[in-house]
Amino acid sequence: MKQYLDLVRTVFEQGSWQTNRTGIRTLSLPGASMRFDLSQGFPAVTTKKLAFKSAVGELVGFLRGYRSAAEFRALGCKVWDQNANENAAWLANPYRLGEDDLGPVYGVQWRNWPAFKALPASATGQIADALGRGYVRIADTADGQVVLYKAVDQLRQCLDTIVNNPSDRRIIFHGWNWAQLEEMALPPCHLLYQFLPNAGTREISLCLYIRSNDIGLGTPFNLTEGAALLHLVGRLTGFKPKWFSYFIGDAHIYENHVPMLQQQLTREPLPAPQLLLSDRIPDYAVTGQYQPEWLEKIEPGDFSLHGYQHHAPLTAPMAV
Ligand code: UFP
Repeated sequence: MKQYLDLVRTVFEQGSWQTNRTGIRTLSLPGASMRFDLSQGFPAVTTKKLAFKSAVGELVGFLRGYRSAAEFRALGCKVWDQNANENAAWLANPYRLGEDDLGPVYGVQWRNWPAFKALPASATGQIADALGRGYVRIADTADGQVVLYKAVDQLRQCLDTIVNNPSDRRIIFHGWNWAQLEEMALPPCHLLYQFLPNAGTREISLCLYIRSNDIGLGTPFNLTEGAALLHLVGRLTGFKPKWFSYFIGDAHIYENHVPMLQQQLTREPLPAPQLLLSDRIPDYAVTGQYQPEWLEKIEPGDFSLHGYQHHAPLTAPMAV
Protein backbone atom coordinates (compact mmCIF):
# COMPACT_ATOMS: atom_id res chain seq x y z
CA MET A 1 0.00 0.00 0.00
CA LYS A 2 2.79 2.37 -0.82
CA GLN A 3 0.38 3.95 -3.30
CA TYR A 4 -1.89 5.05 -0.47
CA LEU A 5 0.98 6.77 1.33
CA ASP A 6 2.04 8.37 -1.96
CA LEU A 7 -1.49 9.73 -2.32
CA VAL A 8 -1.42 11.12 1.23
CA ARG A 9 1.96 12.74 0.54
CA THR A 10 0.76 14.23 -2.75
CA VAL A 11 -2.28 15.80 -1.12
CA PHE A 12 -0.12 17.24 1.68
CA GLU A 13 2.26 18.68 -0.92
CA GLN A 14 -0.13 19.87 -3.61
CA GLY A 15 -3.52 20.25 -1.94
CA SER A 16 -5.04 23.56 -0.96
CA TRP A 17 -7.18 24.39 2.05
CA GLN A 18 -10.89 24.55 1.32
CA THR A 19 -14.14 24.85 3.22
CA ASN A 20 -17.13 22.51 2.84
CA ARG A 21 -20.57 21.75 4.29
CA THR A 22 -19.18 19.84 7.32
CA GLY A 23 -17.46 22.90 8.83
CA ILE A 24 -14.14 21.01 9.04
CA ARG A 25 -11.62 22.33 6.53
CA THR A 26 -9.90 20.03 4.08
CA LEU A 27 -6.66 19.98 2.17
CA SER A 28 -8.08 19.14 -1.24
CA LEU A 29 -6.63 18.06 -4.55
CA PRO A 30 -8.80 17.89 -7.69
CA GLY A 31 -8.11 14.53 -9.30
CA ALA A 32 -6.01 11.57 -8.12
CA SER A 33 -5.74 7.90 -9.02
CA MET A 34 -4.23 4.60 -7.94
CA ARG A 35 -4.04 1.23 -9.68
CA PHE A 36 -3.60 -2.10 -7.92
CA ASP A 37 -2.70 -5.50 -9.35
CA LEU A 38 -4.98 -7.75 -7.32
CA SER A 39 -3.08 -10.84 -8.44
CA GLN A 40 -0.26 -9.51 -6.23
CA GLY A 41 -2.36 -9.01 -3.11
CA PHE A 42 -5.24 -7.14 -1.57
CA PRO A 43 -5.09 -3.32 -1.17
CA ALA A 44 -5.53 -3.26 2.61
CA VAL A 45 -4.00 -0.28 4.41
CA THR A 46 -1.14 -1.56 6.61
CA THR A 47 0.04 1.65 8.30
CA LYS A 48 -2.95 1.37 10.65
CA LYS A 49 -5.51 -1.34 11.35
CA LEU A 50 -8.18 -1.62 8.65
CA ALA A 51 -11.80 -1.97 9.81
CA PHE A 52 -12.17 -4.93 7.45
CA LYS A 53 -15.32 -6.45 8.98
CA SER A 54 -17.12 -3.16 8.90
CA ALA A 55 -16.14 -2.52 5.27
CA VAL A 56 -17.27 -5.91 4.00
CA GLY A 57 -20.43 -5.58 6.11
CA GLU A 58 -21.21 -2.35 4.30
CA LEU A 59 -20.54 -3.97 0.91
CA VAL A 60 -22.91 -6.83 1.73
CA GLY A 61 -25.59 -4.29 2.72
CA PHE A 62 -25.17 -2.56 -0.65
CA LEU A 63 -25.47 -5.90 -2.46
CA ARG A 64 -28.80 -6.42 -0.70
CA GLY A 65 -30.07 -2.94 -1.51
CA TYR A 66 -30.33 -1.85 2.14
CA ARG A 67 -31.46 1.67 3.02
CA SER A 68 -31.42 1.68 6.82
CA ALA A 69 -28.54 2.15 9.26
CA ALA A 70 -30.10 -0.58 11.43
CA GLU A 71 -29.72 -3.09 8.60
CA PHE A 72 -26.07 -2.10 8.18
CA ARG A 73 -25.51 -2.41 11.96
CA ALA A 74 -26.91 -5.94 11.84
CA LEU A 75 -24.12 -6.73 9.33
CA GLY A 76 -21.44 -5.33 11.68
CA CYS A 77 -21.15 -1.91 10.04
CA LYS A 78 -21.84 1.21 12.10
CA VAL A 79 -20.56 3.83 9.67
CA TRP A 80 -24.07 4.92 8.64
CA ASP A 81 -25.36 5.69 12.15
CA GLN A 82 -24.23 9.30 12.22
CA ASN A 83 -25.38 10.10 8.69
CA ALA A 84 -28.80 8.59 9.43
CA ASN A 85 -29.42 10.15 12.83
CA GLU A 86 -27.05 13.08 13.45
CA ASN A 87 -26.82 14.99 10.19
CA ALA A 88 -29.00 18.09 10.72
CA ALA A 89 -29.77 18.56 7.02
CA TRP A 90 -30.95 14.96 6.72
CA LEU A 91 -32.97 15.11 9.95
CA ALA A 92 -34.95 18.00 8.45
CA ASN A 93 -35.36 16.30 5.05
CA PRO A 94 -39.01 15.54 4.17
CA TYR A 95 -38.00 12.27 2.48
CA ARG A 96 -36.46 10.80 5.66
CA LEU A 97 -38.66 7.91 6.82
CA GLY A 98 -37.63 8.09 10.48
CA GLU A 99 -34.98 6.63 12.78
CA ASP A 100 -32.08 5.01 10.90
CA ASP A 101 -33.50 5.69 7.44
CA LEU A 102 -30.90 6.66 4.82
CA GLY A 103 -33.07 7.03 1.77
CA PRO A 104 -32.38 5.24 -1.51
CA VAL A 105 -28.58 5.19 -1.11
CA TYR A 106 -26.05 3.09 -2.97
CA GLY A 107 -27.55 -0.40 -2.90
CA VAL A 108 -31.02 0.77 -3.88
CA GLN A 109 -29.53 2.28 -7.02
CA TRP A 110 -27.28 -0.74 -7.66
CA ARG A 111 -30.09 -3.27 -7.45
CA ASN A 112 -33.33 -1.32 -8.00
CA TRP A 113 -32.61 1.75 -10.12
CA PRO A 114 -36.05 3.20 -10.94
CA ALA A 115 -36.26 3.59 -14.73
CA PHE A 116 -39.12 5.32 -16.51
CA LYS A 117 -40.12 5.73 -20.14
CA ALA A 118 -42.75 8.08 -21.53
CA LEU A 119 -43.81 7.02 -25.03
CA PRO A 120 -46.54 8.36 -27.34
CA ALA A 121 -49.63 6.12 -27.04
CA SER A 122 -49.53 5.77 -30.83
CA ALA A 123 -46.05 4.15 -30.70
CA THR A 124 -47.46 0.67 -30.19
CA GLY A 125 -44.31 -1.08 -31.41
CA GLN A 126 -42.14 0.79 -28.90
CA ILE A 127 -44.60 0.12 -26.09
CA ALA A 128 -44.64 -3.59 -26.92
CA ASP A 129 -40.82 -3.61 -26.93
CA ALA A 130 -40.70 -1.90 -23.53
CA LEU A 131 -43.21 -4.36 -22.08
CA GLY A 132 -41.05 -7.17 -23.45
CA ARG A 133 -38.09 -5.68 -21.58
CA GLY A 134 -39.89 -5.91 -18.28
CA TYR A 135 -41.38 -2.42 -18.10
CA VAL A 136 -44.84 -2.10 -16.57
CA ARG A 137 -47.39 0.41 -17.87
CA ILE A 138 -48.12 2.68 -14.92
CA ALA A 139 -50.03 5.62 -16.41
CA ASP A 140 -51.71 7.02 -19.51
CA THR A 141 -51.46 10.80 -19.45
CA ALA A 142 -54.08 13.25 -20.68
CA ASP A 143 -51.72 14.43 -23.42
CA GLY A 144 -51.40 10.99 -24.97
CA GLN A 145 -48.28 9.60 -23.31
CA VAL A 146 -47.87 6.13 -21.89
CA VAL A 147 -45.60 6.01 -18.82
CA LEU A 148 -43.75 2.76 -18.17
CA TYR A 149 -41.60 1.75 -15.22
CA LYS A 150 -39.16 -0.93 -14.18
CA ALA A 151 -36.61 -1.37 -11.40
CA VAL A 152 -33.26 -2.12 -13.03
CA ASP A 153 -30.90 -4.50 -11.26
CA GLN A 154 -27.79 -2.88 -12.67
CA LEU A 155 -25.36 -5.13 -10.86
CA ARG A 156 -27.08 -8.33 -11.95
CA GLN A 157 -27.08 -7.05 -15.53
CA CYS A 158 -23.32 -6.46 -15.26
CA LEU A 159 -22.79 -10.06 -14.17
CA ASP A 160 -25.02 -11.38 -16.94
CA THR A 161 -23.01 -9.44 -19.51
CA ILE A 162 -19.65 -10.55 -18.08
CA VAL A 163 -20.80 -14.16 -18.50
CA ASN A 164 -22.55 -13.82 -21.87
CA ASN A 165 -20.58 -11.12 -23.66
CA PRO A 166 -17.26 -10.48 -21.92
CA SER A 167 -15.87 -8.35 -24.77
CA ASP A 168 -18.56 -5.73 -24.08
CA ARG A 169 -17.14 -2.32 -23.10
CA ARG A 170 -20.39 -1.12 -21.55
CA ILE A 171 -20.43 -3.14 -18.33
CA ILE A 172 -21.28 -0.30 -15.99
CA PHE A 173 -23.36 0.39 -12.95
CA HIS A 174 -24.00 3.88 -11.62
CA GLY A 175 -25.18 5.41 -8.38
CA TRP A 176 -25.84 9.02 -9.39
CA ASN A 177 -29.58 9.19 -9.94
CA TRP A 178 -30.65 12.83 -10.30
CA ALA A 179 -34.28 12.01 -9.58
CA GLN A 180 -33.40 10.67 -6.14
CA LEU A 181 -30.35 12.65 -4.97
CA GLU A 182 -32.43 14.84 -2.66
CA GLU A 183 -34.02 11.75 -1.10
CA MET A 184 -30.68 10.41 0.20
CA ALA A 185 -28.86 11.01 3.49
CA LEU A 186 -25.68 11.28 1.39
CA PRO A 187 -25.44 11.47 -2.39
CA PRO A 188 -23.15 8.65 -3.53
CA CYS A 189 -19.39 9.17 -3.27
CA HIS A 190 -18.32 5.99 -5.09
CA LEU A 191 -20.63 6.22 -8.00
CA LEU A 192 -19.38 4.76 -11.26
CA TYR A 193 -18.23 1.17 -11.58
CA GLN A 194 -17.01 -0.40 -14.82
CA PHE A 195 -16.02 -4.05 -15.12
CA LEU A 196 -13.49 -4.99 -17.79
CA PRO A 197 -13.30 -8.73 -18.38
CA ASN A 198 -10.62 -10.20 -20.63
CA ALA A 199 -12.08 -13.24 -22.36
CA GLY A 200 -8.62 -14.41 -23.43
CA THR A 201 -6.79 -14.36 -20.11
CA ARG A 202 -9.98 -14.91 -18.07
CA GLU A 203 -8.98 -11.93 -15.93
CA ILE A 204 -11.35 -9.18 -14.85
CA SER A 205 -10.57 -5.60 -13.87
CA LEU A 206 -12.57 -2.79 -12.30
CA CYS A 207 -12.45 0.96 -12.81
CA LEU A 208 -14.11 2.87 -9.99
CA TYR A 209 -14.80 6.60 -9.90
CA ILE A 210 -15.29 8.34 -6.54
CA ARG A 211 -16.45 11.94 -6.76
CA SER A 212 -15.39 12.88 -3.20
CA ASN A 213 -13.05 10.86 -1.01
CA ASP A 214 -12.01 11.34 2.61
CA ILE A 215 -8.45 10.03 2.37
CA GLY A 216 -8.01 9.44 6.09
CA LEU A 217 -11.13 7.36 6.71
CA GLY A 218 -12.98 6.83 3.43
CA THR A 219 -10.22 5.70 1.07
CA PRO A 220 -9.07 2.60 3.02
CA PHE A 221 -12.71 1.57 3.35
CA ASN A 222 -13.60 2.19 -0.30
CA LEU A 223 -10.48 0.38 -1.56
CA THR A 224 -11.46 -2.65 0.49
CA GLU A 225 -15.03 -2.65 -0.78
CA GLY A 226 -14.13 -2.20 -4.43
CA ALA A 227 -11.48 -4.90 -4.39
CA ALA A 228 -13.72 -7.29 -2.42
CA LEU A 229 -16.53 -6.68 -4.92
CA LEU A 230 -14.21 -7.50 -7.82
CA HIS A 231 -13.17 -10.75 -6.11
CA LEU A 232 -16.81 -11.71 -5.63
CA VAL A 233 -17.84 -10.82 -9.17
CA GLY A 234 -14.83 -12.73 -10.51
CA ARG A 235 -15.77 -15.83 -8.51
CA LEU A 236 -19.39 -15.76 -9.70
CA THR A 237 -18.49 -15.21 -13.36
CA GLY A 238 -15.32 -17.31 -13.69
CA PHE A 239 -12.69 -14.56 -13.98
CA LYS A 240 -9.57 -13.88 -11.90
CA PRO A 241 -9.37 -10.38 -10.36
CA LYS A 242 -6.59 -8.35 -11.99
CA TRP A 243 -6.46 -4.54 -12.13
CA PHE A 244 -8.36 -2.35 -9.72
CA SER A 245 -8.14 1.26 -10.93
CA TYR A 246 -9.37 3.85 -8.49
CA PHE A 247 -10.11 7.41 -9.61
CA ILE A 248 -10.91 10.25 -7.21
CA GLY A 249 -12.52 13.60 -8.06
CA ASP A 250 -12.12 15.66 -4.86
CA ALA A 251 -9.31 13.95 -2.93
CA HIS A 252 -9.21 15.50 0.53
CA ILE A 253 -7.68 15.30 3.98
CA TYR A 254 -9.76 16.71 6.84
CA GLU A 255 -7.89 19.06 9.13
CA ASN A 256 -8.54 16.84 12.16
CA HIS A 257 -7.08 13.81 10.33
CA VAL A 258 -3.70 15.46 9.71
CA PRO A 259 -1.93 14.01 12.80
CA MET A 260 -3.20 10.48 12.02
CA LEU A 261 -1.96 10.67 8.42
CA GLN A 262 1.35 12.27 9.38
CA GLN A 263 1.92 9.41 11.76
CA GLN A 264 1.13 6.91 9.01
CA LEU A 265 3.74 8.56 6.79
CA THR A 266 6.40 7.71 9.40
CA ARG A 267 5.45 4.02 9.22
CA GLU A 268 6.81 1.50 6.71
CA PRO A 269 4.06 -0.24 4.67
CA LEU A 270 3.89 -4.01 5.27
CA PRO A 271 3.35 -6.75 2.65
CA ALA A 272 -0.12 -6.96 1.15
CA PRO A 273 -2.42 -9.70 2.51
CA GLN A 274 -4.57 -12.03 0.40
CA LEU A 275 -8.34 -11.92 0.26
CA LEU A 276 -10.01 -15.27 0.89
CA LEU A 277 -13.57 -15.87 -0.27
CA SER A 278 -15.34 -18.70 1.49
CA ASP A 279 -15.48 -22.02 -0.39
CA ARG A 280 -19.25 -21.98 -0.15
CA ILE A 281 -19.34 -19.21 -2.79
CA PRO A 282 -19.50 -21.24 -6.01
CA ASP A 283 -16.66 -20.70 -8.47
CA TYR A 284 -18.18 -20.48 -11.94
CA ALA A 285 -14.84 -21.45 -13.47
CA VAL A 286 -15.09 -24.78 -11.58
CA THR A 287 -18.82 -25.53 -11.54
CA GLY A 288 -19.76 -24.09 -14.94
CA GLN A 289 -23.05 -23.10 -13.32
CA TYR A 290 -23.96 -19.43 -13.21
CA GLN A 291 -25.36 -18.62 -9.75
CA PRO A 292 -25.76 -14.84 -9.47
CA GLU A 293 -28.17 -15.22 -6.55
CA TRP A 294 -25.06 -15.35 -4.37
CA LEU A 295 -24.97 -11.57 -4.73
CA GLU A 296 -27.75 -11.57 -2.14
CA LYS A 297 -26.82 -14.71 -0.21
CA ILE A 298 -23.26 -13.67 0.61
CA GLU A 299 -22.52 -12.84 4.27
CA PRO A 300 -19.76 -10.59 5.66
CA GLY A 301 -18.09 -13.70 7.14
CA ASP A 302 -17.55 -15.07 3.62
CA PHE A 303 -14.72 -12.53 3.21
CA SER A 304 -11.50 -12.83 5.21
CA LEU A 305 -7.96 -11.52 5.00
CA HIS A 306 -5.08 -13.97 5.08
CA GLY A 307 -1.69 -12.79 6.31
CA TYR A 308 -2.81 -9.29 7.23
CA GLN A 309 0.01 -7.49 9.04
CA HIS A 310 -0.55 -3.93 10.18
CA HIS A 311 0.79 -1.20 12.42
CA ALA A 312 -1.02 -0.09 15.60
CA PRO A 313 -4.62 1.15 15.20
CA LEU A 314 -5.21 4.88 14.69
CA THR A 315 -8.53 6.69 14.80
CA ALA A 316 -9.93 10.09 13.92
CA PRO A 317 -13.47 11.52 13.95
CA MET A 318 -15.62 11.24 10.83
CA ALA A 319 -16.91 14.54 9.41
CA VAL A 320 -20.70 14.36 9.09
N1 UFP B 1 -17.02 9.58 1.92
C1 UFP B 1 -16.01 8.77 1.42
N2 UFP B 1 -16.35 7.54 0.98
C2 UFP B 1 -17.62 7.05 1.04
C3 UFP B 1 -18.64 7.89 1.54
C4 UFP B 1 -18.29 9.13 1.98
O1 UFP B 1 -14.85 9.15 1.36
O2 UFP B 1 -17.87 5.90 0.64
F1 UFP B 1 -19.90 7.45 1.57
C5 UFP B 1 -16.68 10.94 2.39
C6 UFP B 1 -16.24 11.91 1.33
C7 UFP B 1 -16.63 13.24 1.93
C8 UFP B 1 -17.92 12.93 2.65
O3 UFP B 1 -15.66 13.63 2.90
O4 UFP B 1 -17.85 11.53 2.97
C9 UFP B 1 -19.12 13.17 1.78
O5 UFP B 1 -19.38 14.55 1.75
P1 UFP B 1 -19.84 15.33 0.44
O6 UFP B 1 -21.14 14.70 0.01
O7 UFP B 1 -20.00 16.74 0.90
O8 UFP B 1 -18.75 15.15 -0.59
